[in-house]
Amino acid sequence: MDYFLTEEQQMIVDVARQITDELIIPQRAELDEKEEFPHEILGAIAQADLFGLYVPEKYGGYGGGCFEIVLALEQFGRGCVGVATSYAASALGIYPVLLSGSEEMKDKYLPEIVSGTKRAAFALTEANAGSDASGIQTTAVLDGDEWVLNGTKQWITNGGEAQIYTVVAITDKSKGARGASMFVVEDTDPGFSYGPKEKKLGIRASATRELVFKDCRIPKDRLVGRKGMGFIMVMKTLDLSRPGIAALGVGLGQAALDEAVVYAKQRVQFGRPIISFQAVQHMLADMAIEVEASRALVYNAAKHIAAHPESMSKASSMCKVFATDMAMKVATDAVQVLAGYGYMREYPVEKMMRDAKILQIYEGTNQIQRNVIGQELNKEYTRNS
Ligand code: COS
Repeated sequence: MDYFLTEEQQMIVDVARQITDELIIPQRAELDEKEEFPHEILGAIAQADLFGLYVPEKYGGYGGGCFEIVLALEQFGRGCVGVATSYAASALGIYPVLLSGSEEMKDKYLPEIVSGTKRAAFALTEANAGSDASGIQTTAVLDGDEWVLNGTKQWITNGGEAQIYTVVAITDKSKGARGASMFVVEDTDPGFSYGPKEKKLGIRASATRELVFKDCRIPKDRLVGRKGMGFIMVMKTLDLSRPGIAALGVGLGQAALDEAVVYAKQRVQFGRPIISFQAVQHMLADMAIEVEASRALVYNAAKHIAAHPESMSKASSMCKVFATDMAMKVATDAVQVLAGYGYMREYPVEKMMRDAKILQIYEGTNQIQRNVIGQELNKEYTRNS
């Protein structure tokens, strides 16, 4: 379907598609097998100027927003969600600076992200704070001109591969959600170290590690925005970022559909290609409808968010749920269409099925997204009644 992209938006799609076809797809099986971080591919993405899509021009970026990064992520997700996650996590990690950082902080960090010389990561999750994000226990205490951080963050995407970390820590335990603050920690800061790389079911090209802060001292001015606003920043950051995860779902769903159709056309059983059987046709038709419906919702949600940053939550959570549940279903159906071959590593659909699962979990489980949507509906209908 035609989404009437501008010439510039079409160019983003074309460049991201070329990187996906020429670099990501040929390497994805090996990166997955070896659990290898995609340094070379991220370098190519940087060279193609795609790291600054959402960054204002005055910091060297392209000056786009949520929709532009969604377009790139859909293409990268079509190739490999592991590689795409490594790219997306850098945006997630720098969004707090973009949304709430001082001018000095933006001048320092955004150009490094745009050029691809540095990557970012977002550190919220802890062993006892997953869905319950306000349950974090990492602390930050002001000591003279420095903040001192103590605690451990878990399952941090780009952990060990990023140089800039936005870290949420408690600065006043008595204030609940208003007692958390956001900080920038650099990889070279004293008292900061990593746990070993996690072994995962899918997205194995991406790096996931613990971050350990043991009397980690950082300068006072690394506080992002105001003290006590950390949890609100987390919520806004995730609102802005979740359409990107939805876009990965669209890309993965499209890739799984493509594989299933190509296979069904050439696989002959009972003397004819299996695509001629209605049972298979109906599966493919449903997959195609679901991918296209997801794309339409994700594009619209991303455009809404770019135009109305004051009301991101519902659109963001709706597209995240819909497109990632779709990705899981479509990838599972693609494995079913390829059947025995689909289950083998020789074909890419088993990896797509493994990769799809995380989309329903990270950046807020799809159950949490439904809570957010429900709460937003409650507020809307209270306002309108
Ligand atoms: N934008 C701005 N502010 C928001 C917000 C949003 N989207 N959502 C909540 N807030 C504010 C609330 O208004 C409230 O502010 P006040 O202190 O002024 O009242 C504060 O944040 C706390 O909100 P709430 O009480 O709703 O927080 P809960 O502890 O109930 O948590 C959920 C809400 C479950 C939605 C939140 O914890 C969440 O998103 N969890 C999932 C975390 C996640 O995605 N983890 C993945 C790891 S990152 S890869």
